[in-house]
Amino acid sequence: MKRAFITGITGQDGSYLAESLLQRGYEVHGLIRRASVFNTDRIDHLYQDPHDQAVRLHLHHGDVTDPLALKRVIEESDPDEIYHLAAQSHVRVSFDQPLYTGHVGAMGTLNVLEAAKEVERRRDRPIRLYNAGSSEMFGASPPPQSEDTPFRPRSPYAVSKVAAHGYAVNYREAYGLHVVNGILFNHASPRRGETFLTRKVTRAATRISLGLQDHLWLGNLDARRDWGFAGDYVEAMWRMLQTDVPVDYVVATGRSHSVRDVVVAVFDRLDLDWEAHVRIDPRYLRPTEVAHLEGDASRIERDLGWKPEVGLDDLVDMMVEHDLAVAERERLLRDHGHGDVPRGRVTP
Ligand code: NAP
Ligand code: F7E
Repeated sequence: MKRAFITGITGQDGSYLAESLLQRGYEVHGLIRRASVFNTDRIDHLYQDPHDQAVRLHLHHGDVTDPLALKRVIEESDPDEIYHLAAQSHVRVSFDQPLYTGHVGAMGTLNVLEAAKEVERRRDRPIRLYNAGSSEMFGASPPPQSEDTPFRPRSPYAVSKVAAHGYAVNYREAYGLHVVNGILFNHASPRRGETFLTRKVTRAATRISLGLQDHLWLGNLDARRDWGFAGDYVEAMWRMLQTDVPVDYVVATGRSHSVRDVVVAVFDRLDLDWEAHVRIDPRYLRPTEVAHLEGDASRIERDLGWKPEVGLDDLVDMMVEHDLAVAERERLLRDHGHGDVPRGRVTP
């Protein structure tokens, strides 16, 4: 039985990846952060009682900024494959917390690489490591962006990912560690964090359609992104680690849409006039924006036969359907005197 270790298992991608590795028969180990409330919503359906003999999902407390604990849990998990997905992944927030974002994204990745190198040295089996890179690294480079496009990062988040990418390449060249960098373009799902654009829109529009809120505050409507489905993208991560020679790949749909296109698509599905509900709040603008990301994923299609199955239309359908059900539950609770769901959170 193969063993995998996932940092960021409680995140969107980590949850889909854990699900798919368990389905493939892996034993899965995940790093989770201690929190004062449970932070395992996305993987609760996968949870197994640790007292059960046949348990194949193991969760370990730790943090990628804590190298000692990290190395210990990787050593104990004894993985064949490491999927390093942990990051402060919000671009707008990275302008508010640049040091923290860099600490987790860049130094955290270095900690994971160093731990993998040391653990590999002490045993007789190699480790394969996937590093979660991002299309944000291309930043100001014009589309279409491929593996040969220069990195021109435009945010502290993107800079931290460029550093992480550089560290990963260096560990591959210097120590022969089997590391691959996936350069993934935007991908979403019903499990997407609620402050990212697609989910923010599907949550708000479905609530508006049920009379639970009136307005949606957004920033730049003109930016263009290449949006795919997270379920397809974790399949690409796994395929990248199954080849004997480590190669870096762009993962994208090859089609881009503007933020406005997404808003129109979501509101249209709910028979709502988006212009009556969407307002602009400059706090959601970024000091330096990335205008247009559209990936050229021909290398991964040619080498590994990977192609996205879900396009933006199907993704929007999936997310609207899911969030309509969430909003219906909220309305039911409100109608039975349980009050409104708090919406006072900071929503970048
Ligand atoms: P996400 O939903 O924000 O999940 C991030 C995960 O990292 C969460 O499990 C989070 O834990 C964990 N984490 C954050 N800081 C940590 C730390 N210091 N130590 C340990 N764990 C930590 O992100 P995602 O969308 O799944 O993305 C996965 C990875 O791919 C990230 O590296 C992201 O930057 C990158 N990426 C994402 C996209 C995309 O469109 N989704 C595209 C390209 C690249 P908590 O649950 O405790 O917060
Ligand atoms: O923004 C614009 C915003 O925050 C998409 C992360 O997973 O993908 C993600 O980063 C676009 C941007 O994602 C709002 O300015 C307008 O142009 O959903 P987002 P992102 O910044 O592209 C990359 C590939 C990653 O690696 C990251 O980890 O939408 N936008 N108005 C808005 N965005 C947000 N969040 N909120 C708004 O109100």
